[in-house]
Amino acid sequence: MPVLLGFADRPARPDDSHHQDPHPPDRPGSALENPAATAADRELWRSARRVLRQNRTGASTVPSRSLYPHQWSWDSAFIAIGLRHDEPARARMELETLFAAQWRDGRVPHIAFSPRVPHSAYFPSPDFWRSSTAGGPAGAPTDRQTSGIVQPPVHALAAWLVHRADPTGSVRAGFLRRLYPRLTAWQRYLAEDRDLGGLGLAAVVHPWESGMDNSPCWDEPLARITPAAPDSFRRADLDHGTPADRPTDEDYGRYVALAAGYRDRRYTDREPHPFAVADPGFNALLIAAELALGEIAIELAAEATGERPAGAGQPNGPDALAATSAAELHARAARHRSRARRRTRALVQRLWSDSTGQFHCRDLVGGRTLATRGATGLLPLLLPGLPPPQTAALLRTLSGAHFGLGSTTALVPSHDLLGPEFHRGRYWRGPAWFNINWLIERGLRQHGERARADALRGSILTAAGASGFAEYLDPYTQEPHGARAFSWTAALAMDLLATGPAGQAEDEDRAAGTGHPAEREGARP
Ligand code: 9WN
Repeated sequence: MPVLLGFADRPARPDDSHHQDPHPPDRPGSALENPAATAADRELWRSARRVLRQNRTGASTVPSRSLYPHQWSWDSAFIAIGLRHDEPARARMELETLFAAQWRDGRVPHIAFSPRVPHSAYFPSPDFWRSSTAGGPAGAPTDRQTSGIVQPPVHALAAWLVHRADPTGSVRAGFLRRLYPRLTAWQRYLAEDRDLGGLGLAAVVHPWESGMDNSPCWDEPLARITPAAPDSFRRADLDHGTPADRPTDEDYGRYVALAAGYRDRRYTDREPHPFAVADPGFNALLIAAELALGEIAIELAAEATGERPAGAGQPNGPDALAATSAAELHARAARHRSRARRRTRALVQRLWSDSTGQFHCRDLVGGRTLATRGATGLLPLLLPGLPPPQTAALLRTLSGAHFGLGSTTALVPSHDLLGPEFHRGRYWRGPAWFNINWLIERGLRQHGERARADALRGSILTAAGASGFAEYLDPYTQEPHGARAFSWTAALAMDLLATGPAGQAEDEDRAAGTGHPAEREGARP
């Protein structure tokens, strides 16, 4: 049987031959094409694309020129999702550049460092992570510097959506053929090496891996970590961010201690982790990725049988799929779907709470489910195969007193409004974030809640424009916080503008797993 996972010894470099044209022309009419768009929408679109172009550095896009001057993993997935409507070739490049930093064990590091940026611009910098030496046993690249932890796996979904935006260009570029083996290696790493509790769920081993760095969900498991001495590191985030909005020095010391410990264990997942949490949002995205991989496998099977145009050119670089038959790709698609069903069952069995009507994190070191109610526990709404009782309860929770959507808030806050730890301005402890709201909007639409999805879409767009594409907002007043001209805020606004309200262009494509009839059925657990 042909081996599919044998991706080239070393992932491609951003300047490899398939990246021949670093500045491809825009698609004709890359101005907003949605016929329902208003003049204000067009203005917002133009401002958003300006943000993405300003934040572009070579083959990828930084989240923020000031605060985050390198390439971040889940940021790039969200960026590609927006960029696909405007510059699909750049969207493909965004993802491929990130995957060029993939490690041989399959992990995609949460930061791919730019060699042009001085170490003092962001902490922890490459000399802290030491990926090319400490990451040797795990197969870190030696030709570039990365972090050693990960972020939520939004990439397969992003790759699928990017492909759908420009299938001809994508096939011609060999985009999915090249990326699929890397995406499956990434999926394998999380599903197997990170199933630290044997629950059929992936664990995060550092709060930053959840993408929701300072969420109160981490307070209890983080409390057992001894913070690194304050004089052993220098925070760079305080040079740009408002200290009252950023994590405390004590929490930062714990982040540093955890990351340094992982590095000193040479980034192995075979030794016990002092912090290991099964996070529902992370796992929901892992399941969405599995569904997207199913879609991609079916698409590649269609290409293999000639049902899709093979494209004018041949994919550049090693083609790990060359010997893979359409039948084998269909079999792979079926396996992706069945894994998605299995993991959805595990998610419900292990992390669901009937009494709160949402999912909760499970502390795998302490062996306890955490009572804290974070927005992460709402993200499984994204899943087409979520059973009806959980779906109905999540929809109630979303608009209930704890998150207040549609009553006390117009955007979903990152944390329980009634929780003692709630803070309207502090990082991930209450403010509303655009990527979380985009995911919830998608979930609402996925489950047929069109009116609520449309309302949320409207709120996201209004807030994105009014805040100057802020990083996050006070959930009550929508006062902007953090960086401005933040890339994923701009990109996700572009995505919502391009896909339009309910019933418009890509509605059927709003959740990975609904594109192919077989998938629609297969998504049900
Ligand atoms: C650490 C880049 C990243 C986002 C995260 C957000 C923040 C970094 C930080 O910025 O995290 O990864 O320094 O606080 O929490 O979600 O990906 O935008």
